[in-house]
Amino acid sequence: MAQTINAGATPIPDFDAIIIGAGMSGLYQLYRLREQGLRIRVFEAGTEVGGTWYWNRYPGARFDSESYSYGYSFSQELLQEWEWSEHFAGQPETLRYLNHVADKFDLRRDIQFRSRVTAAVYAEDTRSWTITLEDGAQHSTRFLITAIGPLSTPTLPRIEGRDDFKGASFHTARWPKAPVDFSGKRVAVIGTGATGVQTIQTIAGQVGHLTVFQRTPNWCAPLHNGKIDAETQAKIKASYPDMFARCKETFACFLHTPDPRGAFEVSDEEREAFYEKLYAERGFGIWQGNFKDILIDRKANATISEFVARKIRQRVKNQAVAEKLIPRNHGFGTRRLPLETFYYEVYNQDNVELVDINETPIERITPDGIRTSDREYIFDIIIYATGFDAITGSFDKIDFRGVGGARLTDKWKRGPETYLGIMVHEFPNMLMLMGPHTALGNIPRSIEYSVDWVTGLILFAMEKRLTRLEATPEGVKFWTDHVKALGEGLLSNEVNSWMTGINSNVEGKQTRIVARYSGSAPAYRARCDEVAAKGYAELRLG
Ligand code: NA7
Repeated sequence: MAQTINAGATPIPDFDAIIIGAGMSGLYQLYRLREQGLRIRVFEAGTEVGGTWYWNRYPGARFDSESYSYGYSFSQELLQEWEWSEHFAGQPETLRYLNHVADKFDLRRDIQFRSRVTAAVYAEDTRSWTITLEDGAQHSTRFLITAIGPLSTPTLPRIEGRDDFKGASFHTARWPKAPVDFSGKRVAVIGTGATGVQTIQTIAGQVGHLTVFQRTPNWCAPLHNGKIDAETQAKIKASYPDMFARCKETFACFLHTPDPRGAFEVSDEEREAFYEKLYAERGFGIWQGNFKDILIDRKANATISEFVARKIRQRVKNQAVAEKLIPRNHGFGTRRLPLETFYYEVYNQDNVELVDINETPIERITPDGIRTSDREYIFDIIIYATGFDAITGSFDKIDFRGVGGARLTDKWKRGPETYLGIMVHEFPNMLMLMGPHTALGNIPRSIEYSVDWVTGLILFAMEKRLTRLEATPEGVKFWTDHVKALGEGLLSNEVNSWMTGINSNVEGKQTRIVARYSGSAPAYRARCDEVAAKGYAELRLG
């Protein structure tokens, strides 16, 4: 069915839809819209497909979701032919997988690589968007779909002297393609989030000496990764329908479901035994499959925090170091839980040192290393595992202009305002995948839902010969208030993290905002389904 979305509005834009980004969202969106015969172009800054899995090549980068719950579910053939080698696949395997998807569905022919979008401007007279690339090239489109990722704009610390360092330095999300040789090297890692933890535990055995600069310790739990044998592989393939049905029912689309009991509805012994069981199990069970109240009730949360603190003390020999690794300013699971493989044991190695930069702050980067208030450390390599300008950061990088030149950055000055996390008032025909205020969780599951919803909306527009779709101010207010209300009472919203929009390295990102939808994924989908079932009547359609 080749047709074009143009109900009399002229001139006809170059494309029916432009998608920014060829990561997991962009690839699937391209597949779905091209299936309908639309003229689509994807613009991607990288040289290949993969998004997050293209950029984050740092040592030890891997899933914390079970591999088989993370892959796309839309193609039975793909599910049956692809074999994940481990329960939690490493980045090279995931990148191979996404390249396989691009090959299998012949996606590359509609993707323009090395093409960073710098601006996107809406024109009312043509009801179309014009995007500008870094090299000045421009392309117009009826629909603009952002698939730019919630964690894709890396941020470096604002430490004086960063450019003076004579050795090699890398941000984990801009890791070089060629392998980095750590043998005999003196290496620094700044940052101990999920990325820092994976990096540290992977390179500790390869470096000459490793110094970890920690500002805030995070609660971590064992990943318990393992190879998938042939028998398990067959079982996984046979159980895909059940598995995806389960992911559809759980709070955040993971395989793990919260225990229906509260932490104090069981005896102390039972609670301890339950925590031991969760600590010994694979993946996010200890976070997503724990007692139902640990993320909302301070006392319930304290029980699991104390349990994990005990584990840290048992695993780290030097008790002064163990105490530094135990978080004090937030409870277990109230930030994104890093999963680890012998992370704590790294600190028992003679060649590893932990520097608490609250005690001895970093004063500057020097040509030879890092100077704290205490001394200068000499390094060959500095690794910045300092995270991202999350959720809205990638939107801030593109000059989005809506009706009458309205700037998205102005509109979102006090935090994002969206309709279903997908649309913005005064930004007609712009549709966001995994933007602010959407359910994230086990992200490919959320991606598939959102892409299908956006596809449904575009098909509706085609069928009704509509060329202008816009969220109303009332719709945006309702959704934004709803998302804020959902965040109330959650311990995670009282903590500084990327999930609450905090980034100490970005001007103006020191105040907590509600950037994520924190209700259940089933509730999110129910709301979006209802909007579609009612013919998108809540939108301004033209
Ligand atoms: P995170 O989770 O934001 O972690 C960044 C880490 O870097 C964290 O420990 C920060 O300490 C630290 N950091 C940031 N800036 C500085 C400065 N200026 N000085 C010292 N330390 C600093 O990012 P990740 O990449 O680990 O993970 C992001 C998500 O990607 C993760 O949740 C997964 O979903 C995938 P802080 O805690 O701010 O004190």
